Amino acid sequence: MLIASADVIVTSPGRNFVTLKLTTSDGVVGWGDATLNGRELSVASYLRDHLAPLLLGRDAHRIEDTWQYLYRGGYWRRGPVTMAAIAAVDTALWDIKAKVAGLPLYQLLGGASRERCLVYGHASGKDLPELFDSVRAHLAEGFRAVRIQTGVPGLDSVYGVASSEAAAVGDGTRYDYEPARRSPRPTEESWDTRAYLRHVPSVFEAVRNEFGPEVALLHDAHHRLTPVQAARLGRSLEPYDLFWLEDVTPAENQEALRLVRQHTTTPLAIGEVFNTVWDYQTLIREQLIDYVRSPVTHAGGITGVRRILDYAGMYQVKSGMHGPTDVSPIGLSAAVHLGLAVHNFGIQEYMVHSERTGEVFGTTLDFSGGGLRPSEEPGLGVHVDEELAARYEYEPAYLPTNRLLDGTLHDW
Ligand code: CS2
Ligand code: MG
Repeated sequence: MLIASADVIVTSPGRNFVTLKLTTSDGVVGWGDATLNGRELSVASYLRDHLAPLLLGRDAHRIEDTWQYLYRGGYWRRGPVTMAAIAAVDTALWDIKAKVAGLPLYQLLGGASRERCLVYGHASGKDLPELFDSVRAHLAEGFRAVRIQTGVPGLDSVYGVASSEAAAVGDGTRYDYEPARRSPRPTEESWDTRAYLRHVPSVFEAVRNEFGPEVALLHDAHHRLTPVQAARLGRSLEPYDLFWLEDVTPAENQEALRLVRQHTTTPLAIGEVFNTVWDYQTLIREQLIDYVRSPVTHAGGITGVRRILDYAGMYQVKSGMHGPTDVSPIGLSAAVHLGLAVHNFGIQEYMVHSERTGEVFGTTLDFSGGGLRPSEEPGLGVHVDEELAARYEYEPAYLPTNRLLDGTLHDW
């Protein structure tokens, strides 16, 4: 069974997505997600101009050899663009193999290790009343874990909080929060770490008082703190028993987490911007984190992320795969199939795509009991409306940049 065609689809139903469609000589189609928020065209070109010609005529069943061929054969290794492109090829080949086997993908990965994958949603609000409404809406929808993000007094807009009611969806308690705004240049936000550190503990105290001790609460510091500030935040949140505190400090310097770990028992999640196991080597080996965040879409596909999770499992580190709306429903479905099968599953991010996105990318995931489960349909269980996809042209969109109040550029 050979790869007969490799088509790259860039579509923008509400936000930009990059999708790879592989079709075999027998007519079997496999889908892969290669969406890299704000750099979509780089991955589309990597796939279309450099990988697609190499795939034609290859045996579609040789997934591992193709992964190694694209990883080692490209000479230039690692990085978000390369590993997103390889991820799309890998995911599409696994989709094909499972379809040919007549099995849902998770069955080829060892079968189910649990009934469903616990998920967390994005509760947010510029103030406590708005945040509480959002938490209530998520709990009413059946979420048992929610991420808590709010505004910070004195700052106009903050990561993770829909900046305007225009982003409100449905009854206004859910926001289609898309950080990559459509514009030829990134928007700019401002940041005040001291105001943030003063404010966040009071938010979690209020949420715990309002919603009790049971609901799993998560928070994303989004790479903005120094190690000692991260240590202070982790310690200040210990009374509120977080499920995890995410991206507390930029972790290219993996050793920075040693200082944080010494000062707090708040569980730590890192790695949505990491794309190979090498990015985690110290973090995992020294147990400096509790969850790895790389999604199938950004870390070399099923093959790449399963390798990371196997290494993490040796050190009791679990999965916490990134699942924002800028990972497509194809990437989410692949993550849920992998998450159902691996032993060291932790939690799956489930930001919930917009209806428009769902019209282009149909999935067969079931959300109930606070978790997601794939269907028994062979393969990934995803369906792409190519005709509808073609109607949504790419629009330039960039993630914001961020500056401290004195104008210094800071992590967004
Ligand atoms: C965030 C992401 O979901 C998360 O944890 O860090 O929403 C992130 O901001 C976006 O994926 C960036 O494109
Ligand atoms: Mg994050």
